[in-house]
Amino acid sequence: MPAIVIVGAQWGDEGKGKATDLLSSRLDYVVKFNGGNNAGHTVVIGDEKYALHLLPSGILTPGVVPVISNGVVVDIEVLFEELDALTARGLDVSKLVVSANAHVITSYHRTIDKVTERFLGKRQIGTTGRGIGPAYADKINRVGIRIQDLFDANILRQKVEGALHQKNHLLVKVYNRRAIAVNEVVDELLSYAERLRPMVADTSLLLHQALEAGKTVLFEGGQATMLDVDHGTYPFVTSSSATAGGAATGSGIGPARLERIIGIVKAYTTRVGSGPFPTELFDANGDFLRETGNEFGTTTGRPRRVGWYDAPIARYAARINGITDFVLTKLDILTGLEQIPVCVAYDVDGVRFDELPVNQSDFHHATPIYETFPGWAEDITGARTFDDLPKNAQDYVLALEKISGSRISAIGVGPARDAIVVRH
Ligand code: 2SA
Ligand code: GDP
Ligand code: MG
Repeated sequence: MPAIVIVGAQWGDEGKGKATDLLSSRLDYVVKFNGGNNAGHTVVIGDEKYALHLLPSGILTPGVVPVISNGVVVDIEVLFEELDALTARGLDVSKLVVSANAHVITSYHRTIDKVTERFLGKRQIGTTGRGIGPAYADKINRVGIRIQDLFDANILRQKVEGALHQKNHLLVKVYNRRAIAVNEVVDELLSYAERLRPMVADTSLLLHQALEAGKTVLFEGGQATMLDVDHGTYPFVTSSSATAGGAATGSGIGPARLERIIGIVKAYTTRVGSGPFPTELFDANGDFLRETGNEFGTTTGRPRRVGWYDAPIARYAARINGITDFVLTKLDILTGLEQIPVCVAYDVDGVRFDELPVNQSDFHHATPIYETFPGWAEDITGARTFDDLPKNAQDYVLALEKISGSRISAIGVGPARDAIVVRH
């Protein structure tokens, strides 16, 4: 199984970090292919808890080569801070490789992210404020700064000048902010060059050679299907390709290499930021799921919106990504609920939709059609085989499997590394 992709099947925070960590002992490379330090992956190893943002979760496993590939946007200051924090905790981070083609998040991207959100007011996206959208916008607009530009001061200066030309006009005239000085940005970026240089490589070539040599490579998706810039709930999305196809473009690996696509799906649903969310709960059940599931942003600490499991979303994710297996996470959080509703379809103005409506305004006012399953009271955190689960929990998993578009090959029953039931 040389190339595996892990993607979020909902709106993120499904437990991708833990799933990556779980597979890590069998991996040679773990590649982050999209997003940046907007991501927050929590991995619990024994008594230690790690919150990773820009670094691939594979960095926690000795022997694994962590790779930041071309599809990522890199805030270099954050990169160094994360590396230093892990080093201080005794981890070896020396194997990290960063693509020469990855784009850089600069101070002006962070500024523009924040002022744009403020300017949007009620229409704001609810971004993480890390400069992600503006950095990808510059990439597409062909005024981005790439990692390789840091190693040629003249080219860097020209590119920063080009990037700031229109932005300063916008900042001063529209947002009433001070102009950003080219020198300040160039000097800051150049100050990172020396430390960064040994980490930088042609990661497409590196991964190609690794796959040719029979190594196992895992592509770890940041964010999730419903936050994908093409396939998510646009414009309430992140600005990168968070679906399986993004693993190919975001790393320079041919799509036919990707053999197994693992979709991570939570036993209920959460979302951070604005945008439609048909099964969202505003009642005591919602508070229960948020508190019990500790549903607060790993990066920003924001309370996450919570709701019941949405099967049309899981089916959509299965289709868009070509999911070969699901890992169902956080089943333990449902323990204690008497009844567990699952959305099986939507009602939109009296019309039943079994699949996601293509029209975004239909999705905005879609009402879930629920099927309700009986809950269980037994603690399931010690379950390690499917038979260890109470009958109602087994039935819930089997029902989800039937309506979600792919098999469920593993079930998370707690945050710890070994709190998992593997079925296939
Ligand atoms: P951005 O900053 O431009 O990517 O924001 C655009 C939308 O994407 C959402 N987004 C996320 N949703 C869930 N989890 C994310 N990572 C962190 C976490 C988030 C946090 O693991 O908890 O700590 O708040 C993540 N990153 C981006 C974001 O909410 C916007 O809706
Ligand atoms: P990611 O962004 O998809 O990696 O997910 P996050 O790390 O943002 O959020 C998932 C949270 O759930 C983390 O705190 C994990 O430690 C935790 N987690 C993962 N799987 C399970 C599980 O099966 N049960 C419980 N209780 N927690 C889990
Ligand atoms: Mg997260």
